[in-house]
Amino acid sequence: MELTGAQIIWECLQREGVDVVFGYPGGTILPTYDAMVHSSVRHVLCRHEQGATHMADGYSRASGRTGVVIATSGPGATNLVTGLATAMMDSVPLVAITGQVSSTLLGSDAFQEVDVTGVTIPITKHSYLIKDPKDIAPAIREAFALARAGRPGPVLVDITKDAQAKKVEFDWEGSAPRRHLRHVPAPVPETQLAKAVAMIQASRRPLILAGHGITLSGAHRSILEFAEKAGIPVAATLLGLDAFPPSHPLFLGFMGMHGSPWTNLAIQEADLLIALGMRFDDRVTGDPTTFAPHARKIHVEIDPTEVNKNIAVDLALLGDLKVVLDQLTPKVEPIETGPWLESLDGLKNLFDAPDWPRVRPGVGISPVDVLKELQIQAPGAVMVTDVGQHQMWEAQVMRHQRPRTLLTSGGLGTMGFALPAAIGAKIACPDAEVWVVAGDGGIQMNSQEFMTLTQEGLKINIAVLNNFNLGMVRQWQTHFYEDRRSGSTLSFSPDFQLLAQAYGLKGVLVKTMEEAEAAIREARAGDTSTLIEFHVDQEASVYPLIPPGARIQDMIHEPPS
Ligand SMILES: Cc1ncc(C[n+]2csc(CCOP(=O)(O)OP(=O)(O)O)c2C)c(N)n1
Ligand SMILES: [Mg+2]
Repeated sequence: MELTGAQIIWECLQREGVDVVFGYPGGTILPTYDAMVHSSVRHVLCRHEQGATHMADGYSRASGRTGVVIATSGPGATNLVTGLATAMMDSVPLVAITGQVSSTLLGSDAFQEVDVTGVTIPITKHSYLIKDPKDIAPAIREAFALARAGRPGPVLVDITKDAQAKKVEFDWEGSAPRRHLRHVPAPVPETQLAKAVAMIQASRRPLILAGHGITLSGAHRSILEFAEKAGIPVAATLLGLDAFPPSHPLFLGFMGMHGSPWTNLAIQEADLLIALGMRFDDRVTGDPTTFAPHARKIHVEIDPTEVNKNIAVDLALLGDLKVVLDQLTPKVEPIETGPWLESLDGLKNLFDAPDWPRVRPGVGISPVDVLKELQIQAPGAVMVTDVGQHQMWEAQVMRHQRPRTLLTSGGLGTMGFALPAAIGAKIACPDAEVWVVAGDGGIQMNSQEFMTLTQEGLKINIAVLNNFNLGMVRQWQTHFYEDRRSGSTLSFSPDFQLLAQAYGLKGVLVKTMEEAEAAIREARAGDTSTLIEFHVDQEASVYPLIPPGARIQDMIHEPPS
């Protein structure tokens, strides 16, 4: 069957099972947009290519499917960069398709020519430049296989305009990806498993560190069975918070720079760490030379380059987390962890766990109280958070009951992520209740996507915790720069009610907790997406705070006097 390159693109997307693409057109991708007219794939016209990339990312995080973004060359392609880097850092499978100037113009600084395969080398798993229509199907099929193989991530396919326009024989079968990319997880050798079992049985103070890999490999049930059988408590990274039932007696909670104090202290006292699909980020370890000094370490990880990168480990089990855990669990026997669990309960009592976190009373409502109210009213919602103080309070307060119910930019910490990612999540899971939690700073990055939300007829709600500050920056200035507030005060906020209305949303301003309670209730009940602006305490800070690079035990619990 003879098809144009553009028709082949849509044929491949359909056969890969893609139901929606997020995009924005332009000159060099026009043949593909023209061929889209005859495709059954839904196209969501975004308002900015960065928004489109975060939507594809949110779609993938919420559903486990591969997100697809499409853009033109030059400025369209460079607008993808932050979104691709965000997905790369958090191992989110994406395929980006960009138009490129015609092959005869390549390298001539043609209008809207950018070497996007070059630009994206460090922020994609792979990038292809396709100049011949017969290479389109193999590249797209390989891109989907690569995005999902091993540790997932984004892949970019840049296709010249002439390759999109020319006709060629379409050969789906002959374009199958090479065999090594059709990923079949291999089991871990028995000798390695035996070593792990021996280390686990010898331990008295073991601790599981649960990361994003649990969600990515679908290992929720497997980790639960493993932890319960052996009797091992579980601490979670930011992206691992929805990987374990939060009310389970073995769940300790959030670790790292703003994690719960008892969780961090447990790491320092443990005699064995079992790291599952996490990568010992500096926000988790603080000073790596003093991290978990008494613990032997087992690292279960799919990406060999992560092993011994930040923290040296005693044993690495390389492979798909679910496969490894399902091999391991039948071999472990319950460990005598009673005294260890009792001592952890003691630590929790010391820090008043049921009431944690608390912030000092200040002027305006407490951001923590707003999130506690949201937790009461919308306990099953998919929470999509932006980056800053509100993100950390959300992680401390909210209990994420099911996998894929906390979507946040962990590795890159991308402000402007939440709104578009939430739109992608809602498209992936139309029946889910979706909330954005954002700051007054971050919501102004990518706020143009409010229009996409209304255009697509979607209902999500947006909580803007307005502290009239780049709060997290202000907090670091308070602690590490003698409170000199250089460039961190946002005295000018838009009228968020009018902004919401301008885009067809409902806008509500809230200044008391009574108003907060009612506004959340009404936003959930209504049919229209609602932006609630909460005027929160401008001086509140997130505690504990482990200063960057410091020892875990040096965590700070209050503002400097
Ligand atoms: C794109 C981007 N630029 C800058 C930063 C650095 N940064 C991290 S948190 C933060 C402040 C965020 O302010 P806001 O959105 O109001 O949230 P708050 O901390 O006040 O809750 C900034 C500027 C970032 N993470 N991302
Ligand atoms: Mg703020």
